[in-house]
Amino acid sequence: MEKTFVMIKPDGVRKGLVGEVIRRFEARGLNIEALKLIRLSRKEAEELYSIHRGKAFFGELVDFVLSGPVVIMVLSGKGAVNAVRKMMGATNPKDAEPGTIRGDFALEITENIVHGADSKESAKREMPIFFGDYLDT
Ligand code: 3AN
Repeated sequence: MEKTFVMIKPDGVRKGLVGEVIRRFEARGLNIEALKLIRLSRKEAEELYSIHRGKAFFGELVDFVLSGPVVIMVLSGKGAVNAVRKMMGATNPKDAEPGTIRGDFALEITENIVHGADSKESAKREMPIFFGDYLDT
């Protein structure tokens, strides 16, 4: 079964959307393999977003994900990576279709509620940052 890494960002937690976001994933048939509410360390945040290091928005993005608790999870299911990406909607919520998480709950690119690994390779890199050897990725 394919696994993917998902994080409900601080804005999602602040807006009380943890249950709603998880409900959508469960209703779709994805399985929750691991789940935690945590505050990221700066090191974890920088590692998660390492592909964006050097970009203009990197500092703002890292500061934002450190601004409050987040919910991190590993979801599994057939085609889980792609299923989650489609359910999240476009990176910039102003382009996200209604019915997607960002299309229904966000308007700002930084504050876009949810992160999901963008490929199987990204999922394999991101899961161990937070769940260590707990999962045999
Ligand atoms: P996604 O979250 O859809 O995988 P990425 O990985 O390209 O998108 O970007 C990671 C995060 O960085 C986004 N969720 C968004 O919060 C932020 N981001 C991406 N592009 C920009 C941008 N041009 N300006 C500000 N923030 C951005």
